[in-house]
Amino acid sequence: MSADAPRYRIYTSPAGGWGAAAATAKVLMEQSVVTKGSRALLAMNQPGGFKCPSCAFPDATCTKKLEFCENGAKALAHEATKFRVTREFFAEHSVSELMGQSDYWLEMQGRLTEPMRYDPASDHYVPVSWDDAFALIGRHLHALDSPHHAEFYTSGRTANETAFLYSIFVREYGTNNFPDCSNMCHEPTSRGLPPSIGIGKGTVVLDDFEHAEAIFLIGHNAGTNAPRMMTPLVEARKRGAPIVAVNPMPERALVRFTEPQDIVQMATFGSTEVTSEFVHIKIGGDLALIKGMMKVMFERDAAGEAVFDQGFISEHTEGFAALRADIAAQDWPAIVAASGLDEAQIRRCADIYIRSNATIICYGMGVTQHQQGSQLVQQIANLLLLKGNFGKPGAGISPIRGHSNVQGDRTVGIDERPSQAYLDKVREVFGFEPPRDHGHHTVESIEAMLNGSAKVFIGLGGNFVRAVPDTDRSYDAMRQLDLTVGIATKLNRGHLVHGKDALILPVIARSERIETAAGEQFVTIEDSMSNVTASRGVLDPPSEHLLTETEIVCRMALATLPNSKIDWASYIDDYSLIRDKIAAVYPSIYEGFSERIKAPLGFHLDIPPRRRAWATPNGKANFLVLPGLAVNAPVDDPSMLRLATVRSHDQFNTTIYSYNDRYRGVYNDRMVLFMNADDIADRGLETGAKVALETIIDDGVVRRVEGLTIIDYPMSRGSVAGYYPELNPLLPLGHYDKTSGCPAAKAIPVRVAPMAA
Ligand SMILES: Nc1nc2c(c(=O)[nH]1)N[C@H]1C(S)=C(S)[C@@H](COP(=O)(O)OP(=O)(O)OC[C@H]3O[C@@H](n4cnc5c(=O)[nH]c(N)nc54)[C@H](O)[C@@H]3O)O[C@H]1N2
Ligand SMILES: Nc1nc2c(c(=O)[nH]1)N[C@H]1C(S)=C(S)[C@@H](COP(=O)(O)OP(=O)(O)OC[C@H]3O[C@@H](n4cnc5c(=O)[nH]c(N)nc54)[C@H](O)[C@@H]3O)O[C@H]1N2
Ligand SMILES: [Mo]
Repeated sequence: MSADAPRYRIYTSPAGGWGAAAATAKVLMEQSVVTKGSRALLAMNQPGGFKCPSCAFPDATCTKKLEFCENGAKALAHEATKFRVTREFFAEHSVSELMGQSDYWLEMQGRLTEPMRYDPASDHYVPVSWDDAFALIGRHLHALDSPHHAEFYTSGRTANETAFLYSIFVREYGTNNFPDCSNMCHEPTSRGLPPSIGIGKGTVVLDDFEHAEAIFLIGHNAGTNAPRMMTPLVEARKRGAPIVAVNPMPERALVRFTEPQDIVQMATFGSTEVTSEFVHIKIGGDLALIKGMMKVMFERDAAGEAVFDQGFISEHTEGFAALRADIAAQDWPAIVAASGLDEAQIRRCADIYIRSNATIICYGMGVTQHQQGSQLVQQIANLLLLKGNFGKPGAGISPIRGHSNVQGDRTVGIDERPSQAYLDKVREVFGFEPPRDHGHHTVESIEAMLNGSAKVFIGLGGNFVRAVPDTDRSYDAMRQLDLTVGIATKLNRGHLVHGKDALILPVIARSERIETAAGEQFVTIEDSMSNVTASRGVLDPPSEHLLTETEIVCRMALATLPNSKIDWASYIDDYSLIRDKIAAVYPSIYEGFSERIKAPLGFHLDIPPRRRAWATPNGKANFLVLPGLAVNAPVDDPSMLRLATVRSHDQFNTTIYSYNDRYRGVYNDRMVLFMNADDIADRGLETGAKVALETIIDDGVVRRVEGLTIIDYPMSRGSVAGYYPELNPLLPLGHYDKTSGCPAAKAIPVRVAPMAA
């Protein structure tokens, strides 16, 4: 086997541990930032330092130790990299030539250093001055017949201050077209939970993990995507709390984990068994599992056992009788078939849940990215409500958000369906009349590009074309636009799949110092548990030509809205003025923002269910019914497999750090298909075979990905997995949750096909 041939071997070591320590050192070396990177890591997630640019998991409130993980170190090393993309780089490579390079190669070229404009005559990006770049944006936005013909994307790394100003700029311009990464991620939480518990956010704080008597982890891969979460999980396990993991893939870190920050465990090569119960669910089988658990509860209640928190149910909820009727309508054979589990295991899960007086349920993309992801989230809330698991220590619902500030961006106005009360506040505080109609979410924005109504796309961070469904159609959509703008730290595919005019606007990153005429500035971030903290970069920006994201937003506004009522220039220098406006628009949660943010650990935004207060129309928490057991439309094809597109251990969304996925034992390859041995045998295939995958859908579009290598992997039957974004061409644009707009990226109906000759 040659050195770079793909290799698969089962990873038998515990996750974390020395493997993680070695990976941290390696990535700092690869990016040539051992000294600089190590120094920056000491300031990461510490008071006075900056927030990790990777995931949204909160930091421990005691600051006795380092608060970073292997994957946070990768994010930092790639941001602090010594490599640079310069004007000479763009002079050397045409856009067509760059299109032929991999996402990994593009990422490895390093940080962008100056603004660039696409030159169609030469097919190269050429330097442009900042003034000319903003003037171009202003001209294009002015030229549109309607402000609704522009799409304003946000990715969740953007800080509160920038996101807030951006939302005001776009609304003053006249549209609510705010496609954002949350639309592809935890939108089922943001839309599903408000009718249920009155707020579209999680209700637990980190301390609750110390008091939980049971923890359920549904459809989330913590060891890779929120590694700092392993600390509270390992601690809960050590004190004997049962942990139930529900996943079609037996993720390594859910099985055994060595805490890299536990000196004794590291020195003794010890590890902790993380889950006490691994539930090998079928893709999309979670609804049946949850209903099965509720069925056990109703059965035991009927037999006279006190399984429900009756006091809580009668005082705080509505809809109990309807839920009981729905659960009674599900029978065991159907529950077993839909979940792929045996009844005994569902009964064990129910028993763990019933015995626990305080339960936390955490969940991720394995729950949200289904056609009825929002309703599935509501069923999780139902299960918690039955035992009064809100508003008491150690209990609650805990969506594990993705991007470090994706929750914050939504809180401060990145919302395509804003409430009328919020819009009234904007009018009162800023003195203009904001648009009242709903705008586009991500899928709708692509539909608008495809039907020709959208003309301009501005991307505040992120890598839109690579993250969205239906890659080929989405590329076509972007290429029809008059202008595409990528506000970014790194070169990515989104800059190469561009409109007739195109700009790349490079920015100062999270870990870097922001110096303005008013002195050093900091930004703020809201984590997955609603803690708002300050983030102050410590490194020097990689080039003197970069601007802050905030300045870019203000100067877009100045170029676009000459008659604006807002003093945009003032916000470029003094971020406390922005925070004052946030406080004015959101007094109930952000009152006194500028003062409260001075606390070293920041402050917590009010989450009413923690007080057993319910901001729903009826003032109660509501049991909501989703009939049946399926969260995805049935597909009548016996060859069908459900495909989940997942992240490897060495990527951050569309950013590929390497071709390895250590915990799953995959090396030098991302074009793989994880498949159960019996599903492989049934098709007369064998591990190592190269195949194509085809989407099963009858909309007349052929969606195929060639050249996937089959890996015999302990997947649940009928469930296969492969990597995002490589498999996004298989995800149809219309295959999404209609309540939230979230693409069903974990439930693509596919069949295996022979490779094209
Ligand atoms: N290092 C790193 N950290 C990250 C990211 C990253 O790419 N890299 N991305 C960030 C972002 S934006 C997000 S949203 C989060 C994502 O974090 P996760 O939610 O962990 O994301 P995924 O890897 O997409 O998938 C999660 C898990 O869902 C399981 N799954 C698939 N289908 C089903 C199902 O039907 N039921 C159940 N129960 N499970 C299922 C998969 O096997 C996988 O283990 O992580 C954030 N943090
Ligand atoms: N099939 C499938 N598709 C998915 C998913 C899936 O599980 N399966 N997951 C979905 C999810 S959960 C999400 S959140 C989306 C992610 O979608 P996005 O958020 O759009 O994608 P990222 O890959 O996180 O964006 C990476 C780019 O952000 C830029 N960037 C990095 N840091 C900064 C910064 O500080 N400022 C600015 N301005 N730019 C910066 C860099 O240029 C980098 O190339 O993808 C979604 N798509
Ligand atoms: Mo995400």
